[in-house]
Amino acid sequence: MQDTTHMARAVELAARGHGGTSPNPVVGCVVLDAAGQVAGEGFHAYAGGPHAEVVALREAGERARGGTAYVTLEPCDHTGRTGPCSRALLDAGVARVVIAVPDPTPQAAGGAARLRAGGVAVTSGLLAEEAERVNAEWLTYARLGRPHVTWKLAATIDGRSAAADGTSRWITSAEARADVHRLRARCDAIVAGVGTVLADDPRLTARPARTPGRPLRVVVDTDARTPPHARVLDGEAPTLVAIAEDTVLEGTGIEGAGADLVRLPRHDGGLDLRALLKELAARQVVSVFLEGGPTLAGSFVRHGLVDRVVAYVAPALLGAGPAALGEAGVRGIGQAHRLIFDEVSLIGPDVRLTARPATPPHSREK
Ligand code: AOF
Ligand code: ZN
Repeated sequence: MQDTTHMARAVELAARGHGGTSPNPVVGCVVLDAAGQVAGEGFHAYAGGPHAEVVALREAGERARGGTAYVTLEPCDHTGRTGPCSRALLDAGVARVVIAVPDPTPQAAGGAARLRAGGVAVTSGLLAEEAERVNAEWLTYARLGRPHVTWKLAATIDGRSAAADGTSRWITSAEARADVHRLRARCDAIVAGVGTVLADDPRLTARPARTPGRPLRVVVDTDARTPPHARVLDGEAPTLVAIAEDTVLEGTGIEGAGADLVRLPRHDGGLDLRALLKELAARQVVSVFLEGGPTLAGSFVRHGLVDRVVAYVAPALLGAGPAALGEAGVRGIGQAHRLIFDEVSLIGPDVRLTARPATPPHSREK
């Protein structure tokens, strides 16, 4: 019971790192003294900065001796940008370590074993689900070698993202749009299809931006149709335009327009999205925010590459007009992409739904 309370606090602390730690995880830690009183708290705030355990141990000082540490991720056992946390916990004289989720990376794993060998009582798995959820982006990146993908949509109650004449400004409220900017700023890359660039000329920036040069703007543009004067090429943030291996650039004006170009294999009438995600992972993109349009979102869903859905639903009805999601490979109801709701909240007059696939990535990726 007490254990659960302290681990829940560690998860809460971990969440404070959201948006700041990439390409590192968010981690929280609570240290108790031998009498069971909270002596120190910490979280990982930025890549290269002190790990959560070190922050909490520093605050606890001598009081950590004989105490307990609660950590949302297995303490690291490697010397990276900072020294091993397993060592720091041993040196501090902590008697018991409670872990939520094991570290999946070969470089850092082994902290639990090192602690046990040093005589520390170690348990693992407490509030694992909560700790997985708070660190979902990084765990996906670490386990699968590809970024975590959040698909964002805005629609009416009847699931339409534009009216019959194509007008779509503004379906959701100013509050919802501000919320989108907040979520964008937490991601490493914002991905959109060229159809959206041509239709809406979005800037795809996060205002206010969190880190210079982030989020990276990515346009999925098989045939290099992005106009050289599109706002995504305004230089306010770096932009990557993904085109097909055999796309002829002559006459498109995209070369020298300020974007980085990457050539990817074609797949299913578009680009190979797994290859795109692999390319992004190589650029240390841990989390992707997928926005617009329905065709690209449909391809991501069809290939099982959407890890979270954030839907802003406006209290309005259209009755006609394009759907928020395009063809997603579903024929019969039995093939529906089933999700689990994680959160429902009111954002101004709109509702924000957060959901994740009911099946794990290995059984859904195609
Ligand atoms: C963190 N923060 O609180 C914990 C981490 O680049 P380094 O040297 O800081 O090491 C990063 C790795 O350390 C990270 O990928 C993860 O496996 C492990 N634990 N990392 O950034 C933390 N506890
Ligand atoms: Zn560490």
